Amino acid sequence: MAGVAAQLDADTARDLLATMWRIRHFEERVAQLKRSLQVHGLIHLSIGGEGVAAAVCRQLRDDDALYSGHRAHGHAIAKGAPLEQLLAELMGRSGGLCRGVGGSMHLVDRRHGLMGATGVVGGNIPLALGNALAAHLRSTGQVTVVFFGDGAVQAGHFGETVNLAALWELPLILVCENNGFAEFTPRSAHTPVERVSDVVAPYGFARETVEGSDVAAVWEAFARFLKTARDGHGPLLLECLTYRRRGHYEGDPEQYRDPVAEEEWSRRDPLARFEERALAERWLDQPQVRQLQDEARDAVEQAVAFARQSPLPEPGSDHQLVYATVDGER
Ligand SMILES: Cc1ncc(C[n+]2csc(CCOP(=O)(O)OP(=O)(O)O)c2C)c(N)n1
Ligand SMILES: [Mg+2]
Repeated sequence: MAGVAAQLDADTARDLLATMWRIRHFEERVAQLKRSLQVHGLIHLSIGGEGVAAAVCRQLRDDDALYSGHRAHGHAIAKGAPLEQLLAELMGRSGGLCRGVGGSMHLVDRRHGLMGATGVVGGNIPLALGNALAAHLRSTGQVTVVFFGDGAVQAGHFGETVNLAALWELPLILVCENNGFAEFTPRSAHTPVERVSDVVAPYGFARETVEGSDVAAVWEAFARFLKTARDGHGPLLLECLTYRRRGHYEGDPEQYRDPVAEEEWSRRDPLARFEERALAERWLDQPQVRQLQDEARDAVEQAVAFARQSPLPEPGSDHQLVYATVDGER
């Protein structure tokens, strides 16, 4: 996104809300398509966490690098991946971002700086470190952002990455979406450290914990961090406290769900909260909000139409794409 405002204004608010509605409608549609077996593979939705994707990614340039994990749709959409190609990828069609052979957890869109999503929890973190080192050595001014969950922090290479990034002062922003769960395991059952931002305390770099459903708070904190990283200093860690409104994966029986927490978090929905703020600040009025919702819904339906008419990959073509997806210019 070019010409990003440090302070929220009407244009930024419109863009953030549009992005969040695109993610929400896209993922609700994906849930339906998964139930009717038109979307394939394991699907992890980010409904309830759209504000973090929007507030972080909309501040980045196309040439800033983004690494995502298994819950990647929102990040891809906010970074600029076309809905058509994204949905075609989830539906295994040749018009998909990775020609239909990657699926939900293997999204790449180099034109928009989406360097890859991965199903290997935490596997993206050292990859982002390598990219940040390359940017530093080449003095490109490029910032690298990596999204990961609270569960990924327990992977050994999180510690290795943080150590080297801090030692070499790399322009890397670590964004943890802490939803309090790793699959079905609450955070308190796998670590005594409540806040991820405290895990990196000894390294001495800037770290902050914000309420992920408060889009303005995420925007403001990330804007400060981005400026520091853009000036060539880093690393930095932003922890966003979120809640996933859906199961860990589509089809999860969700027997571990706490109905009290569910009710509390439904009141903290990032879309409802930000809409309320945008109306109160007079950044937008009610008809404009409705228009954004309608436009998002239409864009998703267009993506469905595109993906449905896109042919399946040619049988036997998959082995030709093992390296081409990474090095090619798609
Ligand atoms: C290396 C590795 N270990 C285990 C898994 C199985 N797994 C998939 S998602 C997940 C939980 C990840 O939790 P978190 O990082 O907090 O992300 P969230 O799903 O909460 O967004 C696990 C353990 C995996 N995919 N990769
Ligand atoms: Mg988690």
